[in-house]
Amino acid sequence: MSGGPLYLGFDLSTQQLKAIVIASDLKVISEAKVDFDADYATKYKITKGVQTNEDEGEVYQPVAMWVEAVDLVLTRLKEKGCPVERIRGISGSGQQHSSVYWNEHAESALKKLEGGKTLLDQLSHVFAYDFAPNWQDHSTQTECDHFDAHLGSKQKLADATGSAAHHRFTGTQILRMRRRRPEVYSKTARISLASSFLASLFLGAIAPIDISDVTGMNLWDIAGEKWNETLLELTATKEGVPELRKKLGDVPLDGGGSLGGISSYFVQRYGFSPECQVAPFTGDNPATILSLPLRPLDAIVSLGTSSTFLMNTPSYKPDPSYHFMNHPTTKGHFMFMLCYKNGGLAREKVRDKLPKPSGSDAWENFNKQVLETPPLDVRKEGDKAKLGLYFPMPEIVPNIKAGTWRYTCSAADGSGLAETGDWGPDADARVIVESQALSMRLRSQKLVSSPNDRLHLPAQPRRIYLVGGGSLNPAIARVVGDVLGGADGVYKLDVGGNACALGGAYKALWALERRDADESFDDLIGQRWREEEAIQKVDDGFRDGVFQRYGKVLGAFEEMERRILEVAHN
Ligand code: XUL
Repeated sequence: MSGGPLYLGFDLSTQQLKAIVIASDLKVISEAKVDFDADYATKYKITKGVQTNEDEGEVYQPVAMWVEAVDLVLTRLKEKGCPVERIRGISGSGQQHSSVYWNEHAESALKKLEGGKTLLDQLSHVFAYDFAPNWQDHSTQTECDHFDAHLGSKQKLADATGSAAHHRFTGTQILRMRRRRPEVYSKTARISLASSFLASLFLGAIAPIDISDVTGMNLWDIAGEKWNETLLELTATKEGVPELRKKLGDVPLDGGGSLGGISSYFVQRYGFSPECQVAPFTGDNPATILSLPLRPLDAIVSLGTSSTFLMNTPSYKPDPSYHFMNHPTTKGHFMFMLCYKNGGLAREKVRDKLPKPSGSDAWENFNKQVLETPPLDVRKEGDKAKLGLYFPMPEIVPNIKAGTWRYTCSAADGSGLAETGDWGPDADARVIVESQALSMRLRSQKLVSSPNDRLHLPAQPRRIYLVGGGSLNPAIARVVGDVLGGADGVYKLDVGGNACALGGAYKALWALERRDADESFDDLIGQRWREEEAIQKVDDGFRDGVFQRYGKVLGAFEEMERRILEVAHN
């Protein structure tokens, strides 16, 4: 055998199963994917990866499809010539919150998998339920109401578990499963998340739930580092708690190390080394923050159809409108996450009200307006600052109905906030981008501080990394820098659309190569990361004077949201 050790990362998302193989120096060696619609649309009757039952708001995926996809993605990896025998460690990610219900046959079937048959041939009888509820499921409003009330308030639930109740969070899904399909619940021997489900196949045993992904369930007591007894009682009834504890299993507090060696199935069928270890798999958002050495105070802003703001932080300041999750590798740190529904689509709607550009760049006029409009559209002394909310879809951060609102206030101190009429699409272009960034600044302001080496600067993120479609747009990068700052600048992070799988592969490397439990992910990966290959500086970030102007209206922005919430609560 020649060459050094390799590490394999997976990502089991809604639409694909991706695999990526890296070397110890982080170089990508091989990649493969299964696209659920392209490969299985007819067989599993799915569209965009899922089946739906609109009457009940259910969105779910056939577990058999996931099982089958594992064999297919490995076959493709082999076909591409990947030297799988050199793989020393496997980890990966799964869409957060999704759950798999195993029956009593699962553990023994996983243990005796034989390389001569497919996984599906040997595992089709091990599920108590043929489907995994998807993160887009919204069938659990009643259960959410019960979760939000159970500890006294949404805030108390967020304090305990990192988040208020959300339809997709697994605790509410399990409670609904027990009420709506009691026969499934009672046949269930173990419950996995998508991440621990995938790890289980490789381990040949049910893998424990991961320490970061467990915080997407509304069931884990973050401070106490244990299951929340009161919420287990809500989910299972008081008498049912011991049984539910068995179904959920124990959660190791360390996101690193090995869960055990790879199942002999993969050794026999694909030629993996029996030495290959399986490290804990995590959620896709936690894996995204592992696709680079994201330092404390660094933020990732994902600008897709929706927007996500992720930050690595040692502070824990939960609130019902956002999420704190355990950091996947660093004990005592958290992943702070804002998940907006409105993002790229909302910006497109404003763009389409502007005259159509003559050239091929659909964003030409929009960007021109954004760059030519001064911050808050304050052109001269005494002009009012413009603020707006643009939600073509009902928003969750904050919980506001669909609609558009425009306000003005004093640019000097935010006073005199008042609703106003339409000021036209020219101003909207800058105001919508500012509004999206102001919302992120408002909610992350208590988590940031001045950079250690520049204590004279105002509190702000260190670096801001942009990902997703909107990251290609220089005008958006400029406004993100103006509003959010970024003491070390704004960067475009390009890891080839595979951030979660890559984060999984980096996690496997760290989990197995770390010197001891104290060698942090950032340090180990940071030493090997060739940042010039992955990132590009797209904006200076912090601009003295400009950043402070947004600070003066942040209170008014919050007040505007509060007033709109009063009349347009979802
Ligand atoms: C996060 C969430 C989604 C899924 C996507 O809370 O539900 O981002 O993780 O796969």
